[in-house]
Amino acid sequence: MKDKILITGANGQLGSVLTKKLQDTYGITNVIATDIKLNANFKGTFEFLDTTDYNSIATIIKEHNITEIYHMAAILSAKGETNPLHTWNINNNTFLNILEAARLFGIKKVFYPSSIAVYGKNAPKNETPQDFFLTPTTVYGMSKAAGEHWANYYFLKYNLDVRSLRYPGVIGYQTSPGGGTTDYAVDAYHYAIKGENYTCFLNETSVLPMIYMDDAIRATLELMNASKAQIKTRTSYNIASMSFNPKALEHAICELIPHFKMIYKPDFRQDIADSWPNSINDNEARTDWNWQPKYDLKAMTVDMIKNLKETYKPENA
Ligand code: AKB
Repeated sequence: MKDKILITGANGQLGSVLTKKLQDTYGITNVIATDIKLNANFKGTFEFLDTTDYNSIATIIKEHNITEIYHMAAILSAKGETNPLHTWNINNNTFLNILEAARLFGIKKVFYPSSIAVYGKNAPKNETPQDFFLTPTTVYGMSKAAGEHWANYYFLKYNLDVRSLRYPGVIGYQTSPGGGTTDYAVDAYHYAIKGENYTCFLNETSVLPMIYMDDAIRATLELMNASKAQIKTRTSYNIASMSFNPKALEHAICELIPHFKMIYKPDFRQDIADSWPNSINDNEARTDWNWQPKYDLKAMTVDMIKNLKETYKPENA
C-alpha cells in the first residue's frame, strides 16, 4: 500500500514548506494538507481540520486511508503567552487526539515538532545536552515538553512509532512565521530587502540556536525515513545548526545590503529568549541517524537574500 500522509497546520511557517516537500516526495495526491484556514494559493488536496475535534481527525484518516501523520499545528512561544490556557488546549489536546487516532487506526508513523523552548533557565546555556532536565517557563515550552513525554508514552505503551525533533528558530524565505520569539531573524531579512531598517524586539547580544528552513525540512524527512532501529530517542532529538545574536545577523545582512541597520528595543520576548539556551548539543541525532546541518549564517544569508529579491520583484510582489 502507498504511503498516504496527513499533515496538520499545513499553512503554517514550517507546515507549508513541509507540505510541498512531502508532495514532491510522495506525489501530490498522496498528501492531505489540513488547517483551520484555507490558503488561496494552495495546490493539492486540502481539508479543513480542527484538530481539537477527535471525530474530524478520525473521519479524514478513514476517508483518505492515511498511513502517516505530521502534526504541525501549534501556537508558538510569544503568542502562546497571550492566552496560556488556550495555548495548552491547542498544543496538547490536539496532540493527544492525534496520538489516540494514530493508535486506533494503526497509523505507521507520527511526526511531532518540539522546540528548544523545552529548556529553562537552569539548563547549561551552551551545548545544552539533549537529556538535561526540562523546566520551561513559557506555556509553549511546557506544552512541548509534555508532548515529548506523551510521544514517548505512546511508543512504550502501544509501540506507536512517534518521532520528534526539537527545532531551533527556523528561518526561511518561503513563509513568514507568526508568534515566535525567533521571528525577528526572518523579519530582519524582509525589512533589509525592502530597503528599510528593522526594530528588533530582542537585545543585540541575545544568542539563540537557529536553523535554515532547508536544513529543518531535510532533518524532518531524514528522521522520518530512518529505520525504526536507528531511533533511540522517543521523547525528542536536539538538532543544532547555527547560533547567533541579532548584531551578528545585522552584520551578515550588511555584507550584502550595506545600508541596513537594526535598532534594538527589547520587549516581553526578551525574557523568553533569556530562558532558552544559546546553543544545543545534538550528538544523539548525529550518531543515531547521521544528522548534519549544511547552512551557516553566511550561506543562509546569501540564499535568503537571493530568494527574497525574487519575491519582492514588482511582478511577483
Ligand atoms: C518560537 O520562537 O516560538 C519558535 C521556537 C523556537 O520554537 N520559533
